[in-house]
Amino acid sequence: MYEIVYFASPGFAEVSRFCLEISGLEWKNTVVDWDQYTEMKNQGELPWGYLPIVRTPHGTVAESNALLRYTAALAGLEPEDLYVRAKVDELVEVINGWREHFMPTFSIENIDEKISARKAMFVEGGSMDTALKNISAVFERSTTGWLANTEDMTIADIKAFMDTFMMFSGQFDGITANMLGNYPTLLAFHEKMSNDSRVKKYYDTDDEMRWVFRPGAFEKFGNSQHI
Ligand SMILES: N[C@@H](CCC(=O)N[C@@H](CS)C(=O)NCC(=O)O)C(=O)O
Repeated sequence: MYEIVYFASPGFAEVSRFCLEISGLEWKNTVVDWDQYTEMKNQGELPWGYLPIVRTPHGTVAESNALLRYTAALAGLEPEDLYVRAKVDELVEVINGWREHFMPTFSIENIDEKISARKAMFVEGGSMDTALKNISAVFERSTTGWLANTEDMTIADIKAFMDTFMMFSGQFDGITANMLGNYPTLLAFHEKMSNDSRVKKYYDTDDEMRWVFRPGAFEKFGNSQHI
């Protein structure tokens, strides 16, 4: 039995929740609130003081990217070829690096300043605009439509899908879904990924927090070309 413990939002746990789901193994999704998190931390249940964690038959693992690789291996998603696996990991790390652009904006208390700082990241040449265009270029070079040019989905695709579209859910002041109109390749990837049978099945719910992962979520914001 595997158990992921995290807050209700997709946040840093969604990629691993999805991997466990498609692994076919028995797993539990434990959602905690801030008080429960604090209690777990005070009880010394969190190796590094943060969530998410995954509880396994062998012990607890922390750090979201460690969870991602572990759960992906359980799901049989990790490429056997070590070079391909390294390229997949490279892409995962690049996408993880987007957090560095965002983090400083969380501590801006004035809401107008926070919104301006976030919008500035998405204007032409801004840090996130550049990041999204760079990742778009990798998709455009792929002959299979998957980020690492693999035959099937890898954790690079899962991470790209979830980290990209979660940004546009409306939960981050200043970042709006219409901004995606500037990234047609990413909209095409959304169409491919959200219609993948494994993804579609997982999000076939009425969970309002996860509308961004469903087919057609961003249809009105641009013309995606099939990839
Ligand atoms: N490097 C860690 C960071 C985890 C992290 O920052 N978790 C946040 C939730 S998204 C947390 O536990 N926050 C509680 C706190 O800041 O006290 C990872 O990737 O898992």
